[in-house]
Amino acid sequence: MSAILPPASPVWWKQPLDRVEATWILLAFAWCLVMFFMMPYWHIFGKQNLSNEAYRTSPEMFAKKAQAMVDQSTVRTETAEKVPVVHPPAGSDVYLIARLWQWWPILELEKGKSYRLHLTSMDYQHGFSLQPENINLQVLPGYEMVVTVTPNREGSYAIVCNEFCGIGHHKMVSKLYVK
Ligand SMILES: [Cu+2]
Repeated sequence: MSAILPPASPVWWKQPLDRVEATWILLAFAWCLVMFFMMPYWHIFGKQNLSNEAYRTSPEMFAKKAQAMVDQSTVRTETAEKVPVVHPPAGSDVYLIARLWQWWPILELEKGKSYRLHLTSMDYQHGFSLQPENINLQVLPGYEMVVTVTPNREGSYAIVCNEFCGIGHHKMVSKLYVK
């Protein structure tokens, strides 16, 4: 049998398996297993696959907590949309909302302090990608993702959405400050 010509016998799946084909299937399967076990390996020994927690929530419940933080800790606003920049107390719970097509608010964290970062989406699936650190988290509506973060380098980081979420996806960028 060849990949170019139609199969000689219509019942092609009953033909004996060619040695070359079996070898390739075996190689591909072995590689799948390698990649599968790399996931827990990198979680334990790598630096990118974070331990996160997930809880059920609703957009209203989450928005209330995010709004309370914004009311208490806003230090200024940025961009044409006047997105609040929030400097929450060190060690506190911080909230970040993903929605079409914006991250809200902008967080300003302190170096060497730990925070509980809560993430949710108000509408569809988004992806939290922190650059240049290359930290990636799924952001899903109805779920609250929580990670404990301790920024170890000062500066301005970029947050980009890395799940295609519609016509304004490419504009869904924001910042995270570490002081
Ligand atoms: Cu998005």
